[in-house]
Amino acid sequence: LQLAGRIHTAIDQGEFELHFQPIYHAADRSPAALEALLRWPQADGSFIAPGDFIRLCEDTGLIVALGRWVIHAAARAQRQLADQGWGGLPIAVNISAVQLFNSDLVAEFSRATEAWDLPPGALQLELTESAVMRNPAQALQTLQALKENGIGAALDDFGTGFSSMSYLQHLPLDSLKIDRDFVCDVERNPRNAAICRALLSLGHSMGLNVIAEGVESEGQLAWLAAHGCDQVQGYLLGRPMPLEAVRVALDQHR
Ligand code: G
Ligand code: G
Ligand code: MN
Ligand code: NA
Repeated sequence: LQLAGRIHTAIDQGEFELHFQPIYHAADRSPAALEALLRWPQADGSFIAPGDFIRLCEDTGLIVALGRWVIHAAARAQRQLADQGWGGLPIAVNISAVQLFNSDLVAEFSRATEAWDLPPGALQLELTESAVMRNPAQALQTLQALKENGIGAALDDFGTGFSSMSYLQHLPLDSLKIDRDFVCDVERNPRNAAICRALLSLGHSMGLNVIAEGVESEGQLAWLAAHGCDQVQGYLLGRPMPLEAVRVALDQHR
């Protein structure tokens, strides 16, 4: 409860920050998109990671206000990138189940892109498989409304949940993100390789863009590129970083 109070104050006082991790095309390592990741800087210079407060925000409902801040901060960052010549890369925002089912996401995203004079596709969302499966019918409805408004969606942590294929097939998604548990050691571990092959095949058979997360080595990247993975993200190519550092990293790809 004490922490919840601090989070409430932190939202009001604008203490949160967004960091951005680049996502690259696997084939040529050109920039494809960015994922926005929440950070809470502390007075001593450290950061509290979202893993340590998102759950509490979901349980208390604070996630709706915090999520709104994230969506607007991502749009503001996108405006700055566009003004610096990097406007073509969608920024993906993580959305928790509570936001998916308790806020008007179409309105939130539209308000943010309109406020910063951006096309609707400038922002995308990432939903976990488990969030979607909490209420597949409502998730479907929301995803359809988002799509009609030009807002793309990725299914995050793919492979760790229990999506029924019959539901997946009907969800209007743009991308699947293979969870980093399966990407780890993929070039050496036959079990992970089998899972990645299956997820790539499943994603491509549904016409989706497949993104591998947690790519930490050249060996993993080579395996993924050779097996037709579309996009990659991970410490090998770039950690989550402040916007100014992202711009410097992107400029190296011109
Ligand atoms: O950045 P890091 O690896 O610490 O993120 C840990 C978890 O927190 C990830 O699962 C990520 O999806 C989640 N997360 C990061 N930023 C946000 C956010 O803005 N909203 C929500 N709901 N989850 C986030
Ligand atoms: O659940 P989600 O996929 O949103 O989580 C993203 C989290 O994964 C971010 O917090 C980010 O810090 C972390 N991450 C990104 N790249 C790597 C990586 O190469 N290795 C590991 N271990 N974590 C990563
Ligand atoms: Mn994510
Ligand atoms: Na993920």
